[in-house]
Amino acid sequence: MNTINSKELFARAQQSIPGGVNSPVRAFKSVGGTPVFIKSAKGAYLYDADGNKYIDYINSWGPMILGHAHAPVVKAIREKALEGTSFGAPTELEIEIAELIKSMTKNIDLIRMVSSGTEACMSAIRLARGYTGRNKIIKFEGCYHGHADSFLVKAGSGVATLNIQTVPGVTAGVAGDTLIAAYNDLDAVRKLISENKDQIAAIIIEPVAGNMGCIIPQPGFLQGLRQLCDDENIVFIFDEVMTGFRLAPGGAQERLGIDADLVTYGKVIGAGMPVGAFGGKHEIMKHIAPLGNVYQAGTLSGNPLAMVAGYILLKELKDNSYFYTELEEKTTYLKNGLQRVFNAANTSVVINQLGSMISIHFSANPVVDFASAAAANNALFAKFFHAMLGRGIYLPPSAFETWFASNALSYEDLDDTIEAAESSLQEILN
Ligand code: KE4
Repeated sequence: MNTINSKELFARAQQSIPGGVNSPVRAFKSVGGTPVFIKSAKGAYLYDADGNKYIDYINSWGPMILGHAHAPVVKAIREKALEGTSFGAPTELEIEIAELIKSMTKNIDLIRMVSSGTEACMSAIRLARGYTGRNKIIKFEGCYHGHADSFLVKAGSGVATLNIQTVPGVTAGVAGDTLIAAYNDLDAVRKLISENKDQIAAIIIEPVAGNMGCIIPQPGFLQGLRQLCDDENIVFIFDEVMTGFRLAPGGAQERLGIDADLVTYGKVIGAGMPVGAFGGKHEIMKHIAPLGNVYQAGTLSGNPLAMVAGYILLKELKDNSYFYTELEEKTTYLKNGLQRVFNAANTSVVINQLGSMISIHFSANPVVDFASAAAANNALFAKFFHAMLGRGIYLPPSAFETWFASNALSYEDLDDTIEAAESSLQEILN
């Protein structure tokens, strides 16, 4: 593939933007090579600065669940922009999307809009600390909740991709209040709770992890955390920035049948516009300013263009929930095809999938937490990534990311992906 324009753009970008990118995972650091600069996208496809076409399995890291430039969303943004782009004052649209989200989910009495998943998770932690009067939180190694200081301890996604062990600028005081357990290790959580009795404000988790590849909660794990939070008066926070409105209309709470106390959202909720949100039971949310004294704010929170984009997409997902079945069937078809191809190549690979979240790990052992994801042959993943990219398949540029399927994918796209995997393996294994 000719990518001369991307190479020139990357060289130019690095003169003005740190690392040439506005978010580190885009820089291809762990897979090597030059990031592809995208010019446009439509449906299941990306088109780069050199006119190359790719079948997209990132979908902007989740938002494009119905495909890129989804016509009803684009139309709504266009029309709303003519009425003004931001007011800094309340609007009816914010009520409508809040009511829509409450109708699709559970345990959400009140919800506050913000402009990113980081803001949502950061605010939820502050709220849990303000509500309980406690300082410590428990997060899980390899989970990523955005780049707020409290979360940059053994985090996944770009922090794992870049192998950053401790993030400079995060003070010992802040990091000291973040306790870490391995995903799927309930005993480790019990131990942390007993060692920090009555000091833990919240347990925050990706109910299905997507930032170390797709890591699935083992039976009893989330239920055990729920019980521990009930017993110890700890706020149970589901970070559904990825899983929200992706695994089901009601997200992981619905799909897995577990109740959270606070839930954070992002990605799909904004249909590609900058939106995050956090919500939960009135008992807790009533502490958020201006109701209570846990301060949280944002100039562009509830921005009309972002709200109308999110509203149109969420309404379509709510009214056509068969999408979720279709999407899961397509992802399962992809998994089965890839498994067949990997088996035929006698390559040890673990494919984790839940709903439309899927990841491959070149490992002979189950991948159930960050340690087992990190122990996989990620150098081989990097070769596979580039072999697929050269065949027009755009995977996340890191083994520590989940792939996202969109319902714009056709079965022909899936077959093309499986065929590309077959020839990619022949290339990299011989
Ligand atoms: P943002 O601040 O990037 O909108 O959301 C942070 C966040 C919070 N929680 C979860 C579960 C997330 O996956 C994310 C962000 N996801 C990464 C991709 N794994 C965003 C991509 C990037 O950093 O550029």
